[in-house]
This record gives sequence, structure tokens and C-alpha cells, in this order.
Amino acid sequence: MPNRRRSWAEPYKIKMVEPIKMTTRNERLSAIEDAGYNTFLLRSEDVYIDLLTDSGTSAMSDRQWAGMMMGDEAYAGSRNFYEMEDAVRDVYGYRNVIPTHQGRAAEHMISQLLIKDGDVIPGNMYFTTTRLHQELAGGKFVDVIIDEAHQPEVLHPFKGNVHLDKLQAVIDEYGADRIPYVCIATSVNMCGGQPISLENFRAVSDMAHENGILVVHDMTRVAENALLIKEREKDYADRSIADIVRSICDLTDVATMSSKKDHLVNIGGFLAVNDDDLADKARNMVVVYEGLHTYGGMAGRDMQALAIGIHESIDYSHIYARVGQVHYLGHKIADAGVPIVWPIGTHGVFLDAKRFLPHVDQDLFPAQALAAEIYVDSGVRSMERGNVSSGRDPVTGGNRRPNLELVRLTLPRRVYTQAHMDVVAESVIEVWDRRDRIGGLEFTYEPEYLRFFQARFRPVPAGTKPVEAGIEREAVATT
Ligand code: P70
Repeated sequence: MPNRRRSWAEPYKIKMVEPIKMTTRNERLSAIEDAGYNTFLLRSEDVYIDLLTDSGTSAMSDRQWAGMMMGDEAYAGSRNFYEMEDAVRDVYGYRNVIPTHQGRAAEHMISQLLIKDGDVIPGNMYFTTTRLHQELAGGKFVDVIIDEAHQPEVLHPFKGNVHLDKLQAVIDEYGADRIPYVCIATSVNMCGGQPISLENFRAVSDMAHENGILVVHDMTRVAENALLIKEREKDYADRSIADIVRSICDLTDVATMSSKKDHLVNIGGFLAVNDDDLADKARNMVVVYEGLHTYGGMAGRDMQALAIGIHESIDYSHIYARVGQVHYLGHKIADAGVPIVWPIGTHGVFLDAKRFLPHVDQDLFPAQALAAEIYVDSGVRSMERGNVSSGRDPVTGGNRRPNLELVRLTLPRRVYTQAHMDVVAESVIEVWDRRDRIGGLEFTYEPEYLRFFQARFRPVPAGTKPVEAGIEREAVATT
């Protein structure tokens, strides 16, 4: 492999530190109880190592902080907007850039602009906010990812790939005029941060375009995907990350971006659109929901840091160390026999809660229970990505019971050290060793939208069946 060091050591040194609090087990027990066994509801000051998300939690570089001092806080036409626009055009090639406060605002706009009642949107696995915005606009999401993506233990270098026959079948069944776009994510979040190959993306793009269907790219972690293309796909070993990223974007018409990930900023995002008419409509819409089209909910200084982050995100030594740290943690956990999603992905290690807690029925939320248990053990905060996140089927009303019942240990970029990773692994292994004593959870409060964020739970005694916990089992699809 070119430029390949054996170690993933960080290409930076630390200039400023933020103290974090150590807590006792009793303090954590009462904190998780107060939080209704939902790690989203914990206070951050009660968390020791925060692996809830890599979103908005990364450490900015000295250059990005310097950029924050260069904010042009004009209401209209801020210089920082034009720098951000230039960076998007240079690196990704999209012609029009509409800033938003974060990714879901871009998803909201593109869904409202392109989806009509009864439309169908095929995609390589759902993402929570993306699918909700598609549904709120009157559409229905259809999963066309390869089957291996739903099988945590199966090895496949590109689990983010689209099953082309499935996509063709959706086009045949509904007709191209009911499919406004296919929605393709790079580094697919919900199946473990798994990449799509350029070969597969090209075939998807060709199939969509031959049928007059647009391709919308969720490019939240595109640089991370590009690294795995460089490492795994034939003919790309000698290409730069910038080059691969650009090749991906060139296959697509529209992009939604949460800059809180790849771009290493604490807030920000955008909608990028090649078509000028569609861009005009989006610019008109952004003033209703976000702010003027030259700031879209961000401060000038945020746009400056974002513009710098775009360039930092495609630096090979940065992205290599970022993904390297994730792999270090993953191997350490897996070497102890703990079941995880394979291959290890790009932004976190995903524990397979179905195999971790096989005695807990999925309607008693094993991944939610496991995340709570890890927090109590060590103060490490993780996130449920399973039956709670997946929500209820709008038709049957039952829990969707997805194949993947996961706990995500997500690594913020440039924030934690290798010693922190060792603490996380030790805690997960400790909990694994006493897994038989962990029981499930039941709802005490279930919000209507994106329930995982604010739901509250209480423990049910070990061995409780879902029916005893008052849960009616519905027959619903398993993916
Ligand atoms: C996470 C975050 C955000 C995200 C994403 C992809 C592939 C769009 C967005 C939305 C935050 C999050 C969001 C929903 C549920 C849990 C956590 N992912 N597409 O932690 O972007 O958050 O900026 O609106 O990963 O994975 P934004």
C-alpha cells in the first residue's frame, strides 16, 4: 500500500486540553436512572469518555480556530460564505451551495422540493433523519442495499453497495416517474460505517440516469468512504483521497452534507445542487427555514471553519489516522471474543447486541440495555442503533425489529487518545464477561418522531417476555 505506515499514529500534537470528570459507579447508576436509561438524556458532565457520536464533537485544528477569528458577520454576502462555496466547488465539484445549520435541514429541503405524495425513494439503507424527511414529504423509503449489509458477521469489503437487481426491481415495480431520486450514502452509518465501491456507485448512477432519475448523495462521511476505496478497490491504491472523493461526487446530481462529521466543525452543513433551477428553488426555501442563502443558519465564523475543514478532511494522513484509531479499538474488542459488526467500519465500532445478549428479546431493546450497562460500568457513553432507532412501521404500528441490533461506539475525530481506547475496550470486555446478568428495558415514554432521542425506559426483570411487559408483537418486516 503506498504511503502506508504500520502505525496509525496521529498527525498532530495537542495544544489545549479539556478536563473530563471521573464518576463513581453509584453516581452513574443514579445518572442513568435519571436519564430513563437513554444515553441521549445523560448530562455530558456525567460522562467520562463520550462515544455517543462523531457529530459536532471533533477537535478543530489551530487553522480552523484561526478561521473562527476571521468571521465576517454581515447578514448578507459574508466573505466566509464565498470561501465555503469555493471549497465545495473545488473539492466536490458541485455548482451551487446552499448553507444550512446541519445535515437534516438539507434533507428537509431536498425532500420537500423533489418528493410528491406516493413517491418512492430507493436507498442504500435508511438513515433516521433522512427517511423521516422523505416520509414527511409524502414519500416511502425502499431499501436496496446488498443483503450482506444486514448481516453483522458477514465479511464483504463494500457492504454499502446497492443490489442492482433490487434497484431495477423497484424501478420496474413503481415506474421511474414515481421515483424522484435514489438516495445514496457514502460510508453507510446504520450498518456500521460501511463503504460503497466506486464501481457500484457508477452502475447505480448509470441506471438512475438512464431512467431519468436523479442521484442524491448523502456525503456526510465521503472522505472516510474514499479511504476504504483506496485501500480495497482495484485500481485506486495510487489515487489521492481528493481524487476519489471527486470521482464519487461526479456521479451525483445533488448532495446533502452534515459538516459536523467529515469537516471537523461543531455545527454546519449544506445542500449542494448542480441544476441551477433546482438551486434557485432551494435558495428560496432556505430563507423560510434557515436564514438567508449566504449563511443558512450558520455564523460567518462557522462557515470559515467549515471551508478549512473541507480541505483538512481529504488529507491522507488525517483520514488514515482517523480510521486507524477506529480499527485499533475494534480489534481490541473483537480479540476478546466480543461480537461486533464486520468489517470494522470508518467512524465507530458497532457491538452486535443480538449476539451479546441473546437472552433479551428484541422488543425489550437489548442494544439500549447494553449501552446503559456500559455507561454504568465505566462512564463510556455509546448509542443504541437498533429497534429503538428504527422506530415503528407506519402501516402496522409495530416495532420494526431490524436485523441489526447494535450499540455504536463512535469516535470523535482528533479528541481521544489510545489510552482512552484501552479503557473503552476494557469496559466492553468487562460487561461481556457478565452479560448473562443483563436484562431488557421497556418504554415509560415514547415520543412520536425519532423516538430514540428522547424516549425513557425502565428495566424489566431478567427473563421477562415482551407480552408480560405489555408489548403486543406485530408481524413486521425484519429489515
Ligand atoms: C450521528 C449523527 C447524522 C447524519 C448522518 C447521515 C449519514 C444525515 C445525518 C444528519 C447525528 C444523529 C442523527 C440522527 C440520529 C442519531 C444521531 N448523524 N446523514 O450521530 O445530519 O445530524 O447534521 O442533522 O450520519 O450519526 P445532522
